[in-house]
Amino acid sequence: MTPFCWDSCKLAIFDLDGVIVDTAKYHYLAWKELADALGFTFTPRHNEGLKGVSRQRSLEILLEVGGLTHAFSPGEKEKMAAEKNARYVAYINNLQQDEILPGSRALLTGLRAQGIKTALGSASKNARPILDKLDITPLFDIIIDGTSTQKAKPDPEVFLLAARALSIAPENCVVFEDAQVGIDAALAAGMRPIAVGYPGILTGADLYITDLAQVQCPSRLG
Ligand code: B16
Ligand code: MG
Repeated sequence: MTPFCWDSCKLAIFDLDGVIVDTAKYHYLAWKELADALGFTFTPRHNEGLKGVSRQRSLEILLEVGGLTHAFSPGEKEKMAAEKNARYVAYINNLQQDEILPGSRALLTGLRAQGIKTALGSASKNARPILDKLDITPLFDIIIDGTSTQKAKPDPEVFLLAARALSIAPENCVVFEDAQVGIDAALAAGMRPIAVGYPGILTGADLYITDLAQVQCPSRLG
């Protein structure tokens, strides 16, 4: 268990894909199927650059990998992004409750029991059905996702909207993130980023953990 200082924390904001639930693998499979159809190889290493990135920007990165940056019209790209999403949604429809990542449910429950608010701060437009499938929607005081934001991470909008909705100052917020763009967004918001991942791959975080089960819940508030 990693010692964790909850002093001054009033709001814990959680990224979804890769922090709360293991859906990053389905994003990868759906993008890979699109790359296969376009005739190039898309590896898990390439996929690292898509984590936390919006759907449209992810497509641009994928096409760069395939050397197809200028090959398609905006309308064709929109269709490709929609196809990828349909593949992803098909995977999500089969999501099992045990695909929630270790420690997620216990930490959310424990924080709320101690009076610390919880928020979702995700780029995904599929966040709500995923939370519903996992039966954890009521564990969040506020949900900010890709349907409620204009600007993608690393812009701080997603996290600032969550803090503002609950009238909590950014310096009283911690953000759990598995993507570099998310850590950068937390820093830009003036919040404390905790990386779910390894230093060397991710930089700029206050603390590095492998999953939320490593986070010690506050036992009492001073
Ligand atoms: P969607 P997060 C992000 O979610 C994913 O990490 C990223 O891979 C995905 O492209 C993005 O959501 C948009 O997702 O296509 O479902 O709208 O990590 O910010 O929770
Ligand atoms: Mg993520």
